[in-house]
Amino acid sequence: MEKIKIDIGGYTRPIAGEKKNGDAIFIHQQEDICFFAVIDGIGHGAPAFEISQKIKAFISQNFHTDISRLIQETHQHMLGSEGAALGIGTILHNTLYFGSLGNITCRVINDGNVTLLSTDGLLGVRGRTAKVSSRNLHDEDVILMYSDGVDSSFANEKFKNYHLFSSEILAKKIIKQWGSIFDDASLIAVKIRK
Ligand SMILES: [Mn+2]
Repeated sequence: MEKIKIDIGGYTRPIAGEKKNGDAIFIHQQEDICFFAVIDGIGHGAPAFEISQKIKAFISQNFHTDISRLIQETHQHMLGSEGAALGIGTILHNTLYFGSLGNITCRVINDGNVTLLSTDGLLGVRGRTAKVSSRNLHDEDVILMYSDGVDSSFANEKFKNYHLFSSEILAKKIIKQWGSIFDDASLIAVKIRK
């Protein structure tokens, strides 16, 4: 099996005027698996921060590669909370897997621009079985996973400079330009080289 090169980085920041971030991101890379998650606690400020940090802690201690089951386990762990959106991506060999509960978007950008399926719901409140979609990865694919504080229209613009930056800088640039000042905003970027 050929080995792909993965450059992953993320950026998250709170709504304008707020110190506590209701969004959170989690990235874990080891030998043959890349795992990443974007969390959007409902509302803003301290209550949203508590929720998203609790989810991040649970995921960092319990993560595995069965995305649908992990989302279900996290939902159970968060029952009784105000709720959150959670999106999880994994890369195993040459394949991206993505599942979510709530409004987290995952796109793969190359010559084309593909949005993977999200599952409607609210983690901790309205649980549903998260559908997991998969996609074979190609050279120069850029995966972008982000919360609803990022205006999706960036993908329609002629923003072709992805390859000039590391994933971390890219995430920061997109949030700076397309993040809403009226919401917490997070984005994880993954650049694939074969
Ligand atoms: Mn939000």
